[in-house]
Amino acid sequence: MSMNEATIHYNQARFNKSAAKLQQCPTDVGAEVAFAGRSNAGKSSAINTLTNQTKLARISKTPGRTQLINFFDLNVEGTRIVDLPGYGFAKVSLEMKEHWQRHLDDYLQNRQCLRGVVLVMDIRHPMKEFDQMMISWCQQTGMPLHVLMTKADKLKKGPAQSTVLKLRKQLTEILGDQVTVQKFSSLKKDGVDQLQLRLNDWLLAELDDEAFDEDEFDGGEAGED
Ligand SMILES: Nc1nc2c(ncn2[C@@H]2O[C@H](COP(=O)(O)OP(=O)(O)O)[C@@H](O)[C@H]2O)c(=O)[nH]1
Ligand SMILES: [Mg+2]
Repeated sequence: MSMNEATIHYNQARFNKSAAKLQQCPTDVGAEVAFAGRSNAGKSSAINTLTNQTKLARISKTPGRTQLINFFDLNVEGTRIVDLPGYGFAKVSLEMKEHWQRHLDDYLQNRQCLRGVVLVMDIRHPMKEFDQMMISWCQQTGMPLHVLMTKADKLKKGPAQSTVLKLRKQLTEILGDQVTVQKFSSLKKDGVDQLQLRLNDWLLAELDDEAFDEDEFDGGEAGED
C-alpha cells in the first residue's frame, strides 16, 4: 500500500470551465484524463455513469459548449476529467470542423498534465475513422489509451465479449500494454468499477510516485558513492 491515502470520489466531480482554445484551459498542472469519441458514441452517458450524475453531461450539451473542451474537477486536488468535443456531427461547416480539429490537436499536442485518453466507441460500430485517428495519435505520442466499448447491452453477452477480445488483440499488437479495452454499458451501469480503476491508475500515479520517492529519501537508503 502506498502512503498516499487520496481516494477519488467520482460522484463528486464538478464542472470547472469550458475552453475554446488552449489558453483558456485550467492551468496545466496536476493530472487529467480526457474522454474522446465520435458524436453519439455514448461519451456523455459514460461520463454521467462514471460520476453517477446527470448534470455533468448536460453541461457539456449546453448549446455553445458542445464544441468546447469541458473540464470537471475531481475531489483530489489537481485531478480532472475532460470532455473533449464530439466528432462527426454532420451539421457543422467545414470551416467549423477545421477549427475544431486545430483546437483538439492543440490540446492533445500540448497538454502536459494529460495522463491518458479514454476513447469511447459504440460496441456495434468500433474503429471508425475518428477512432483510428486517435489511436494513431496515441501510438505516435505514447499516450496511454483506454477503450470503452459502450452500449454493450445492445449485444448478447457472447458477441459483446468476443468483440472486446478481438479489438483488444488487435490493439495490443500495435500498442502493447499502453492500451486496455473493456466493455461498458451506461444503461446497465456495467463496467464502472473497471473504468474507475483505470482512471485511478492514471490520476493518482504521480501522487503515489511522489509519496514513494519521499519514503525512499526518509528511509535514508545508501546512495551510490
Ligand atoms: N442502450 C444504450 N444506449 C446508450 C448507452 N449509452 C448511450 N446511449 C444512448 O446513445 C445516444 C447517444 O448518447 P450520448 O451519451 O449523448 O453520446 P455522445 O454524443 O457520445 O455524448 C443516446 O440516445 C443515449 O441514450 C448505453 O450504454 N446503452
Ligand atoms: Mg455528448
